[in-house]
Amino acid sequence: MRLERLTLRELLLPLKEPFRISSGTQTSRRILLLELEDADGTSVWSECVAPEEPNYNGETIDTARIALEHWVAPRVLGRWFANPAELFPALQHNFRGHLMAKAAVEMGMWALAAEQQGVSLARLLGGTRTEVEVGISLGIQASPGALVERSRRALEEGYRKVKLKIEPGADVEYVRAVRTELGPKAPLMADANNAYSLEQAEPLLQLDQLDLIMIEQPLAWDDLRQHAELQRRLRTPVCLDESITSLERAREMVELESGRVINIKPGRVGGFTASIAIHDFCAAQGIPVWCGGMLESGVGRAYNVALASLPNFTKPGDISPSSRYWERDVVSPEWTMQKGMMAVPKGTGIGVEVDRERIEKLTVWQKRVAAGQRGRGR
Ligand code: OSB
Ligand code: MG
Repeated sequence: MRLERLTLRELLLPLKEPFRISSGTQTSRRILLLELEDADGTSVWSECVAPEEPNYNGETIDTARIALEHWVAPRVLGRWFANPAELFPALQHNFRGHLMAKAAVEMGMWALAAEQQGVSLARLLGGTRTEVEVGISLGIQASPGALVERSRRALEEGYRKVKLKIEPGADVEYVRAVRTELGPKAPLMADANNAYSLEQAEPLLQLDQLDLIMIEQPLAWDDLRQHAELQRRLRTPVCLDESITSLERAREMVELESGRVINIKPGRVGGFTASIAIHDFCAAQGIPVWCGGMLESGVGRAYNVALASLPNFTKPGDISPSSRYWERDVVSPEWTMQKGMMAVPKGTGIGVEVDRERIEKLTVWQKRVAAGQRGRGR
């Protein structure tokens, strides 16, 4: 396979409801879409999930744009790859970081291979599920009562897991209210996005009494050691998100016992090759994984759904339907949920069509890079 042209474009999509997490609030999403074309005119869309602010892993949509244009694209355009598994090593060689930028092209190349072979992306990745379990990630609300009502609605809609964002001051009282009002069986978890420290772990020890499925990334975004110390004090499983940036980090998590579950976001680890390696390693270790989200448009969601169809994705993902985020998505059909499940598309490639006309209308800027054009750093 050979990538001939790459088009980057940014869209702005307003979120239906503000999404507040401990590290910041979003009311709309700047979305970076990529279009990848081979020499035969086969083309696919992919999405770079980097957020607007450097409050997740250090990348942003603007750093990703630079990385894609100057370093990722020149390494891939015009070069022959026997299969998409060759992309990740080629992108990692003497090229540190920028994993979300790399992932956008790496995953696009998997979709391109799926198109070329006439199979679904899920099938190419080794997916075995025909549908995946759906969870919802709820932002921090104005009051415990507001969180109870939002959570109640989510359970009524059929979500199989409700993830409550927490931060100091909006934690024990909030989560306890939800547990009390919605009952002992409600499938609840919490995600702190690094808002706590070992020294101020008291709220986490109290959350430990609330029968949460897991507590996600309570401590520093790049930490494993202190999470191990915390996990020793908690019966609730710690789930790592930010800290797991590679297979090596997943191995260290198991060695140090820093956590018992991994949230895999393919963008965070550099794409599908690394995601599958982490998935396979965790399966062998008896560590459950589930697919996280980064408020993707319907394009990025297609990639998450395909990944979540692998066998060891045994907990509901943060893969909510289009209507949870947007008045109208950029793909058709939109992503929908039936009884808390989302169907894995069977069609060729990512399995949804991109509404090109709508995307043109929403585009803020675009840039086309072709084989033969040289970037920097090559
Ligand atoms: O920590 O999982 C997170 C969104 C942005 C940054 C970090 C996180 C999230 C989510 C969103 O939880 C989940 C979704 O896409 O629905
Ligand atoms: Mg998280």
